Amino acid sequence: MKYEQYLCLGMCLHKDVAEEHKKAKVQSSKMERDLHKHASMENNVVKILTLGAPETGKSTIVKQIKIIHNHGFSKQELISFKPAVLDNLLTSMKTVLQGMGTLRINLANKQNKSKSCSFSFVLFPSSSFFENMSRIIAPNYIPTDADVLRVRVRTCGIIETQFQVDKTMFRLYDVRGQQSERRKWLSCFEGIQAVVFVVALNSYDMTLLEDPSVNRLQESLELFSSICIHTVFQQTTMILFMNKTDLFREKILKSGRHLRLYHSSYKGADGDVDAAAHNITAMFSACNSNPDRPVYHHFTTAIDATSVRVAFHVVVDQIMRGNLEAVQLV
Ligand SMILES: Nc1nc2c(ncn2[C@@H]2O[C@H](COP(=O)(O)OP(=O)(O)OP(=O)(O)O)[C@@H](O)[C@H]2O)c(=O)[nH]1
Ligand SMILES: [Mg+2]
Repeated sequence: MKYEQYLCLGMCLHKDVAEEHKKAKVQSSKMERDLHKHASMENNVVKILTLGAPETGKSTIVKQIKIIHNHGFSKQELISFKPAVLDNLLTSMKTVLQGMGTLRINLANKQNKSKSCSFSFVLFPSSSFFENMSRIIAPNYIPTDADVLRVRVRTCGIIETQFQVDKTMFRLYDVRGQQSERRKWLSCFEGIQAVVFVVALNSYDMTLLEDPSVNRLQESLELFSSICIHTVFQQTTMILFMNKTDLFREKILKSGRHLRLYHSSYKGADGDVDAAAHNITAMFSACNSNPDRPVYHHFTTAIDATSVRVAFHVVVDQIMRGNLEAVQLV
């Protein structure tokens, strides 16, 4: 090859390299801009962690919020709950039949058939699936929003739900409440602005499935105490959702299982639903020893849209106010 040809090749290569270099620079500054944009968007997302003991209603509250603020469930999502609804129905049927066998109630008797239905409500108070059996077992059955809210599915892993209220983006993290799952919560702790701690008010006379010697409400109290003193949550807005008020009301008014029989500190009248609910709430509020961080509370029925909408509207306000105060302190 002649010298001139080498020179020409060299110049061409140099031009190519310079071109590549320019392209890489443009790409890298675009990536940097995207990262900055993403980081500032992330900083503007209000992160809320729902915590609480198992079966208190954490996922039901998150489902309600998805229905209210995030266009609800698509047809495909509704269909995905079908196996769980059928499974809940079968489990409750099995338990009712076993219970009736133990109590020697003969199902051949027509009157006893209706008894089995009300028996199912005692065992599965949140389940209306028994009553809706013919609708549910129809081949073209698609679960409704109400079915999705009532179905019992233990949460696996961490479920994220993102939604916008006015100009603010919120991200909700839903985790399983079982003891063995709690260490996983640690990974979501960073940058959490608020903890919504869910309490099942009606659990005052119930024991844990995994340990029948432990009272559910007591366990919930200990969990809330440990969260209140956790260093990660010192600046976090604490919000109690005193949930399952519908089942609590039923129990206090009709079951004869008075609160004073389980909590000697209760001095109110039997059948006084408000006094009983406030007594339990006061036990939880007393877990907070940080005077600079108030603990807000709301009474909720997670399967009722209005109840969650009203409570969550106030929660958004409380979080925004907390953020504003934090900014003013800086
Ligand atoms: N009647 C009634 N049922 C409720 C209420 N809140 C939740 N439930 C029912 O209680 C059951 C358990 O609710 P979940 O939301 O799955 O409970 P969770 O706290 O997410 O449970 P884990 O994921 O196991 O920790 C479901 O069948 C819900 O429909 C309520 O306020 N009233
Ligand atoms: Mg759950």
